[in-house]
Parts: sequence; structure tokens; C-alpha cells
Amino acid sequence: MLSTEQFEALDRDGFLVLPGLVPADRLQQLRERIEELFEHEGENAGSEFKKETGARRLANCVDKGDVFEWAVRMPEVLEAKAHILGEEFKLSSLNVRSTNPMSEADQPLHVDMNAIADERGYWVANTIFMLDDFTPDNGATRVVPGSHRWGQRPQEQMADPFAAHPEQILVTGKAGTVVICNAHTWHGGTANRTGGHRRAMHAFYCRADKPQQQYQKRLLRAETQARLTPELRKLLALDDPLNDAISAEVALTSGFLK
Ligand SMILES: O=C(O)CCC(=O)C(=O)O
Repeated sequence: MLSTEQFEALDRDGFLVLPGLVPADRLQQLRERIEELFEHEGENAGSEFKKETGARRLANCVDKGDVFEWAVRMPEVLEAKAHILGEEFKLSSLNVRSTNPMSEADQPLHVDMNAIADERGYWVANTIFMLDDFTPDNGATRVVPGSHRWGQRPQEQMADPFAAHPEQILVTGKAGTVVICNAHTWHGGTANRTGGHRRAMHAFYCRADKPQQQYQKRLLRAETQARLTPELRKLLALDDPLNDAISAEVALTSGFLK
């Protein structure tokens, strides 16, 4: 499904922008369900993972409606993940991050899970679903192209990872765009200087031998686990003893700059 040129761009830049991948009806269903969840969860929203000043967050989204299930098994996304991580990978978490109107601060540049590629290669890969247009003013994600190849973390190389990096670019696009991200690439959300929310959903994957950010087997209710297809059970590593051994302890402890 992805072309040779797209794979080359992903390898070179560490991210790939795929416009128009989410159909309008899916986009609408997602936005509606997400707003329902923010309303319903109130102060607890995001608490399975973390809360963040300046942004609304939801975590553990596979457990929160079947509208989320298709997102974690989109063929284009899975193909790109296999390219980055190798054939053996799993979902690490499915979260929503919505930058508040007039939020003042950029996130620091970071790599997800603080991950550095090891002797087997890359082990984290993220996906940003733009649920609203990402514009230069509303908190679009900043990315430093090629930084996944440096084998370094921003907080060790920059005096101030909150500051602008000379090589950073803003990833803008229309709602429905999907950004595939090698999550070793330095990136972060930016300040939202508009009066509207900027909503994104993050489908985050990791290599099979690494811990999940959110241990799906513990977080998903029994009724959710019972309805998942074998394909999804495998993708979430629900029947994987190795995952049980490595994910239970670190679950819920990892965030950027930790
Ligand atoms: O929402 C974004 O633009 C990026 C968020 C991100 O990188 C994070 O929360 O780790």
C-alpha cells in the first residue's frame, strides 16, 4: 500500500504524512465519542497514563468504544509499523491529546518512552491522527527531520528541549491526515494560540520484546477483551507471556523526559 518513495521518506525523515486517510464519517464518530469521554471522565480524563497542563488527555482508548478498534489495525499504519519495527510488534497505547485553546507552552522535544535504538534497531513508532486541522497557530506537532538516526535524546543534546531547534519543522495538515512517526525522531506538541481545541489521537506501537506504555491486558475490561478478534488480541499482546513478564511493572510509569 505504501510506495517505495514513501518508505524512503520515512527512513530519511523519520515521519511520513498521509493526507485524507480517515474518512469523514469515521472522523465524526471519533470526535463525538472523544468529546463524550472528556465530558464523562471529567477530572479523571487521562489518569490511566498522565495528565498534562495545557492539554486534555484520554488514555486506554481501546477499552472505550469499538470506534477506536479500526484505528489500531489500519493496514497502512500496520505496514509502516512493520517497516520501522520489524514484523514482531504490538500496540503500546492508544491515547488522545487535545491542546487547549490559548495554551501557552510547547511540549519539550522528546523521543517516546525515552527510547534509543538498540542493537536490533528501532523499537518505538507512533501514529498521529489529526482530528482537527493542524495549522501553524493551533499546536501542530514539531519534528526534527532525520533525528531518529542520531541515536541521541534531545534533553541530552539541547540546553533547553523546550526551545526551538534550528532544524525543526511544523507538521500541518487537514483533519483526517495520519502521520506515521518513527518515535525515536525528536518531536513535541506546540502551543495553541487559537480559540479552538486541537485534537489528535496517538496510536503508539513498540517492538514485541519491549514493554507496553499501557499494559493492555490489565487495563482492558473483561468484556472488551472478550469481544476482540484474534487479530486484535495478537496486536494487543493479550496472550503473550513475554509481554506479561515485561509490561506489568513499567506500565503507567513512562512519559516524555522520564
Ligand atoms: O500531540 C502532539 O502534537 C504530540 C504529543 C506528543 O508527542 C506526546 O504527548 O508525547
